[in-house]
Amino acid sequence: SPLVSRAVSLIGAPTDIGASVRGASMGPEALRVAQLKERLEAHGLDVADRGNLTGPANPWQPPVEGYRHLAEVAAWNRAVRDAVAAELAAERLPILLGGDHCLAIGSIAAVAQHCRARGKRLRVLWLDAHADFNTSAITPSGNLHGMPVACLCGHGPAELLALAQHADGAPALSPKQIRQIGIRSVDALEKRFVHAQDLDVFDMRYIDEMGMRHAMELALATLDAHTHLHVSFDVDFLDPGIAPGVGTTVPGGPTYREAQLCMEMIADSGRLASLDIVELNPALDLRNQTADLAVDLVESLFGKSTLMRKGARG
Ligand code: B3U
Ligand code: MN
Ligand code: MN
Repeated sequence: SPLVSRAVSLIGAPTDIGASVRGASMGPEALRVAQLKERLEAHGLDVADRGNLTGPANPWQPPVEGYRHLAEVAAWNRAVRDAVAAELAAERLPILLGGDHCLAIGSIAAVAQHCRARGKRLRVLWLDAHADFNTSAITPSGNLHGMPVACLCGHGPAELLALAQHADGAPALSPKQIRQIGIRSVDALEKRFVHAQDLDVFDMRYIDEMGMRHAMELALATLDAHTHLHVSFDVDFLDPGIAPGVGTTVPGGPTYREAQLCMEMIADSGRLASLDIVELNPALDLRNQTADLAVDLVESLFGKSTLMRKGARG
């Protein structure tokens, strides 16, 4: 039987503390306006909206020693980690409504700790235009939403490593557990670090040449009945032509059809157990179309399909 819990919990984290463009703080409300809860309920899910977490305001300061707003980012991530951990402990599937992508540090830290305690394997699918693998030494911006994957793999400031790592000090994640999909903007030094750490990246060139189907078959390969699948969905993964409501658009992303197939293949795996929806920026959106699209895709992620599925994969 699939791991997919039919009980899900929405956790809002209204902050743009890790970003350079303001407005991702309005993401949770835009997803509610787009009827995320109601649309998931229509598919038979038990959906609890836990409301919004609170945390420090955005002080809008320049970076200090390579990090912007480090103390505030840590505070938000501690709140996210604890809220996600509580839902996992209650056997519910947490959906983090960001907020910018720095919040995935807390979300995935909770997931990694949960998996270790339960003896589950963890696979993280990182859907994004960006690799989010910067460190203070190589970041062009100091923005922590460009660093969550590095932090989760043990490369980051002590404040964030302390909240993300396991009790024995091991990093929350090994690069081997991560598959990145849709990548098309990686900074010059970040590129070398991605290579050195051997991150598994299905970039847009790979998707152009091999197709989304093949990329997802490989990204979802070797899952087993004990695998917890976490999806970290940065909405800037999508082509800006269909998803303008994000802070850092990068041309040449997945089309509507490619994105749907990506979500449907994840649904077919039957292993989805936690989700982040991040970087939605209603200040840059057009009539909430990007939020509507994100909700549409999340419905597919939870098994909405055009027809009854015969012999689903897996
Ligand atoms: N890689 C750049 C830009 C960036 C990363 N993530 C987003 N933008 N959303 C940086 O600032 O680290
Ligand atoms: Mn991101
Ligand atoms: Mn991104």
